[in-house]
Amino acid sequence: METPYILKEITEENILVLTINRPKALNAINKGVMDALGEIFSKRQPEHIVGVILQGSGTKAFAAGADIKEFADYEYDQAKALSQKGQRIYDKIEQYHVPVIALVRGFALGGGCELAMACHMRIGDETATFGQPEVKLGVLPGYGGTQRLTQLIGKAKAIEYLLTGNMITAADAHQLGLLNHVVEPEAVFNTCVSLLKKIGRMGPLAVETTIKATMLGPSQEGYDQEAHFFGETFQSDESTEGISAFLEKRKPKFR
Ligand code: DAK
Repeated sequence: METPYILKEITEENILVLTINRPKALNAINKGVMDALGEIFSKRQPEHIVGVILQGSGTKAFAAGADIKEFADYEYDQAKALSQKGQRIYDKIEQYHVPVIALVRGFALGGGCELAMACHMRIGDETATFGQPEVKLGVLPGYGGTQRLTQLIGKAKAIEYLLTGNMITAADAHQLGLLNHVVEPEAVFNTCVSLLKKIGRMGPLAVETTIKATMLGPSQEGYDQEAHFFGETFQSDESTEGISAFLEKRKPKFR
């Protein structure tokens, strides 16, 4: 049987754990990994799944970039198509209906950094190292990196990192808001699980619509979607249960 590009496992807390499975290539994102991501994030998870943890295999890298060996001889049309495909798939992750946390150990570079940034949160240990070194290869980030790095850390710092290709240490990433938390290596997984378990106790529709509106970023569409989703949640049994539970001084039961 062919080795899968992404390993899947479901924990007892109903969390889907996805592991990019190319340890010898530092989990570089080749066509197989990208297609597997596309397939997974095109489908909704069953209702009992509360969230997703996305990680790299081993401890050396989350993902050390797009697979450089695959696109060495690309020309304009192929390169543009590859970039658009990657952008579409990463957008699906960003707009996914349940929270997706990137668990970052080691390198998250280039397309790997862009993948981590497409996730809703990032948790790592002190080995987590981010960077967009594309400029050193004579290209620029093609999977949304110029946009998401700017949204996450601000234009001034983003342009510095994008133009120098400098690595971002875990401490700096935390300070810049790129990493939500930096914890001890043995606590990284459980920190992700605790966050997802907590979110899993909230109303699924409220969680989904909060992700969708927030991830649109500050824009008129973001405001419009927020108002639309706000209306939708008031039509749902979920808000009836949440508000009744508050008034009756009990815990809501959403799932
Ligand atoms: N692609 C392919 N293989 C990679 C890789 C990558 N991005 N990164 C590492 N590997 C492979 C290495 O080639 C090596 O394989 P073997 O030689 O053993 O077969 C293996 O992983 C272990 O790597 P090292 O021996 O280099 O390990 P070190 O600990 O010494 O160094 C490192 C770790 C992360 C500092 C180093 O591997 C490194 O600098 N890697 C490359 C980082 C990088 O530049 N990533 C790519 C960023 S650019 C597009 C055009 C461009 C892009 C996207 C789209 N279109 C055409 C639309 C660019 C995207 C990027 O991600």
